[in-house]
Amino acid sequence: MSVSDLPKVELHLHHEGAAPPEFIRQLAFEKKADLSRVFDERGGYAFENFVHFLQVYEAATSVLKTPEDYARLTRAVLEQSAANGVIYCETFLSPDFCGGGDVAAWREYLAAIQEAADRAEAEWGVILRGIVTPVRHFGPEQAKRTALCAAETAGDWIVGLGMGGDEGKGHQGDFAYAFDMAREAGLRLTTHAGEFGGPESVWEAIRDLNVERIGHGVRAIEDPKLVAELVARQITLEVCPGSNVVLGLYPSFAAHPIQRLREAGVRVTVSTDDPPFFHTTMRREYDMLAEAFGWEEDDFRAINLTAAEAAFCDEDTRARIKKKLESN
Ligand code: MCF
Ligand code: ZN
Repeated sequence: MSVSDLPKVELHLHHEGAAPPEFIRQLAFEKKADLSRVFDERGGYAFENFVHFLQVYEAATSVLKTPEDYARLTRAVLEQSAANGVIYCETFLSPDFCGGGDVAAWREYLAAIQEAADRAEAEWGVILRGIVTPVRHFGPEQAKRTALCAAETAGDWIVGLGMGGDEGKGHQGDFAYAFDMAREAGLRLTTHAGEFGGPESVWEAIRDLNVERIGHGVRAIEDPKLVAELVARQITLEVCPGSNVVLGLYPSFAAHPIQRLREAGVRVTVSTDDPPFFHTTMRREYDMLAEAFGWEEDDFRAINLTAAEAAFCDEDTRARIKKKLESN
């Protein structure tokens, strides 16, 4: 068996960021939108750096207008997940893109997404759960509206709050009100940190938002005290090596700190982030990690178990995931 055939748990995927380019092109065609600046000459997503990536992401997302569009997107995304052996996935969804932060509108988008996810689970066996996502560069006031949408729809399906976006804007602590609101509603917490923000943003995420997982977090490796803190607090990192390489944090998989973090005792997991943007898939991430670090089946099984333990789902769902991991 090749390691890429193993069943997988993916904790860090952005819903629109997982849209195949041909899906976005089809919607642009139907809606007569000009997205020529989103794509390169070979038809892939085109961007030059991190901030440009965020802009292209939002431009591509602009053709996703209705709940029905999101239902179609969900099906396209989960078809890819299933083809990659993913059995459980947590996806970042933003009410900012789904109804502009209005709770009633957000409920309609969510209903359409959940219905599509239920069908995909019945057909392909892949389980999806949602993490509501304030977009950091939209600011703390918008984040409060987003967190209210999260709190109002918290439950078995919306399981967490997790901020993404431009780490260069403000501080994690500026968003404490939104995170407190989500925590009080019973949601589990994660935030993007330690990507472009460096170790200090990871300290802020722990200290000011009290999150239990961190999106990326890999630049913690630059601060041994922080690595020790992550180990002591048993914080799980949602590591996306291919994303970090394409966005220029590291020159190659071999230079990526995931191996050193793991050896230090940090709980690491593997995800794709925005797979078509970064020309990757879960299968490819596994193959590249096996090649770079000599990881074998047992290493990936251990990583998937860590991911199952850190998943924000209810205990029945966690038991189902573990059973699938063990029996395949
Ligand atoms: O993880 C990558 C890079 N780092 C930070 N943010 C994002 C990444 N992919 C998407 N995002 C953000 C982006 O601002 O998440 C939002 C996008 O608008 C979508 S969440 C449904
Ligand atoms: Zn991300």
